Amino acid sequence: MLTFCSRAQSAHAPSFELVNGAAEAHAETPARLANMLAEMGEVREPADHGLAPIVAVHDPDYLAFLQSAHEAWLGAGREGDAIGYAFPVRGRRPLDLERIDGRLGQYGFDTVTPIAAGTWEAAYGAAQAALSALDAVASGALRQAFALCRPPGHHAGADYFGGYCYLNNAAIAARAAAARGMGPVAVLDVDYHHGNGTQDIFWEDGSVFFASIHADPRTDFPYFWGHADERGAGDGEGTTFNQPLPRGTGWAEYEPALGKALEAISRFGAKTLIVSYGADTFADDPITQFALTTDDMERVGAMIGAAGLPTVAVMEGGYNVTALGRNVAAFIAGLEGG
Ligand code: SP5
Ligand code: ZN
Repeated sequence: MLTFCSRAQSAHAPSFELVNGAAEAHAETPARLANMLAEMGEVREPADHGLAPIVAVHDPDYLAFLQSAHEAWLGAGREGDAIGYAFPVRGRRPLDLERIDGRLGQYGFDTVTPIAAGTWEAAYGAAQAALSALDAVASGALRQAFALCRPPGHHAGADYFGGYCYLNNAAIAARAAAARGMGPVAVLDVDYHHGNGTQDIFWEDGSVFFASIHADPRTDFPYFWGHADERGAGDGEGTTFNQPLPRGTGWAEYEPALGKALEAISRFGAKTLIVSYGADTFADDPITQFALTTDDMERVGAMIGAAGLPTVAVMEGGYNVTALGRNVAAFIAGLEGG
């Protein structure tokens, strides 16, 4: 499969995350990328599409913050990665805050998503990889392409970061596909975690369908989104489809859920499919609780491939670093064969 990845994506190397009351080694490491690259064939450097397709999804003030946050952190006399500690209850009025700590809370929603020295460059490179994968499919020359995005994107909203995500690569590709006349567009999210950022971005947008299969947010991150009754609003009423599944879910329960998501996408009449693929549904993932095998990853890919749609798959999570490349390769093999 034609695969894109930017050299800049390794520049993001957060040193720790604040989780469960402690500083732990960060799960979203450059080693993930190295392990995946080792299992891929030829991987191409993406073209630079500039900021315009990113601004089509993310607010300019948020992008300005992301680009300057680490410098502001150092300017405040700090060392290492920038992490906020105070967060507004959402819905409070917009404020023009001055200090980096307030601004980190204003744009972030957790303490596991540090902004490090190379974060902007890496996130920008990952978004470009998604856009180059879309180019390949848009030309009609190929039915499928893969963007080896890292950092991942599906937890990032129009004006916020979190869940290891800064720029929403899937949403950027989806909106660019719609702008190129490839709609109706559907985003299918099969990461273990709910794709809250993608959901928020298209919440009131009836032109992009969002379907997600994920761990029940009553027990799992991101907690505040992804519940079964969330269906979109306004023009987007009914174009968001959530299927939370319990911890311990294996293929027997996962397969019918994926079938339902694909049926909903077909009923919507999608002409282009963007897949947020996470390998963190793997049984031996260190931070999650589903029970899919490497062979199941191939089955997930095959079911999606059998939909027969022009498809761009972008990488999201997956934290078993030694099995990650094998799981991604299995998913891609399934997608190509399906
Ligand atoms: C894209 C994606 O899969 N983001 C997932 C973010 C979930 N983070 C919350 C759980 C943090 C657990 N961290 C364990 C650290 C081990 N050193
Ligand atoms: Zn995940």
